[in-house]
Amino acid sequence: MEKRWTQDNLTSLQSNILAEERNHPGATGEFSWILSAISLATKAIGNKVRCARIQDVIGDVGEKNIQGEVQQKLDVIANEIILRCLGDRENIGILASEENENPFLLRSRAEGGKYAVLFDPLDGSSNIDSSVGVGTIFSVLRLQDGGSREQAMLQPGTEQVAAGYVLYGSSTVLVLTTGNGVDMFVLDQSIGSFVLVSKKLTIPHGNKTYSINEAYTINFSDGVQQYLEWAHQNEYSSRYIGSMVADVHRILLKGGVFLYPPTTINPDGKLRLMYEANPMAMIIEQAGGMAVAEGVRILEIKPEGLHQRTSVVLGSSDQVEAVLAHYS
Ligand code: FDP
Repeated sequence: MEKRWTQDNLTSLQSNILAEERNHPGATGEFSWILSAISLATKAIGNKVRCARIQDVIGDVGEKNIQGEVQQKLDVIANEIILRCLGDRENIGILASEENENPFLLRSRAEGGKYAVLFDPLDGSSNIDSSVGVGTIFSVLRLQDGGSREQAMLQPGTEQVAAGYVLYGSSTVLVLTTGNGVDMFVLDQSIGSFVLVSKKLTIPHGNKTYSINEAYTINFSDGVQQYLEWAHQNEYSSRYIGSMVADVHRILLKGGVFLYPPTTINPDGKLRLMYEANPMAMIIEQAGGMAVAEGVRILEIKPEGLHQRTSVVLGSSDQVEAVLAHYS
């Protein structure tokens, strides 16, 4: 090969997906069309996040979402951006947001609506005011024939065809799985593209770090309390950002375990199965880790409602097993 004059990373999200599709003879390219909309939306959201206090995007809007949580302006802005960017992609039949009670039914299967995209537009939004990392989480399902369209979405996480998140942190990072390992991209602001920085990420083992809101300890089950006591006696360290995307991203890269167990206020757990737990569980499993809820594999939970909550224990398999060893 001739001498190269540039060392720039030029493998974009788009070119990586197209290359992967070439390995699947039946691929139609439709899927890359969805991911390009997600890429566009998250660049626009990231731009708004980075304009906090410069533009009027901070503070709450004085209304509660379907989860009963006070909506932040950036929650509403991020939701709107995703709905606008994904809404006109012809192969998306349904868009479902953690922020909206009902999903948006865009196209029937007969009209070409093959996929449902579920998303948490801005996770960790209670951290926005203090410039702590927040993120967007997404999950893609193939819509099944028959039944109501909402019913068609109530599939276990094992059926996800893709899942990912974008972390708006010190850099903007996109982590994606299409069921064939986990790839990581970083937004190169200078060219406006997510470029591939790691392929087939594997979650490290042996990191004695847990991530949990320990202030709720007296509300946790005996098993979780015993685990925490055991961890205190065994030289564990604690890291809790309070933004699931940021906490999970750290664990994906460095290992450890993230827990959000049932509490008195949230007896079923706080996190949403379809919008948060399932996509994160798919990523963690694809990277060689484990994701469970009260001893059950999260991806096998049969959802009963779109906004269903679940408890979560996920991370390196050795660290998840150390937690499970304390459940009776
Ligand atoms: P937030 O309420 O700030 O949006 O599910 C939302 C979430 O953040 C997660 O990102 C985070 O892990 C968790 O809730 C934090 O909950 P606690 O404040 O109860 O620890």
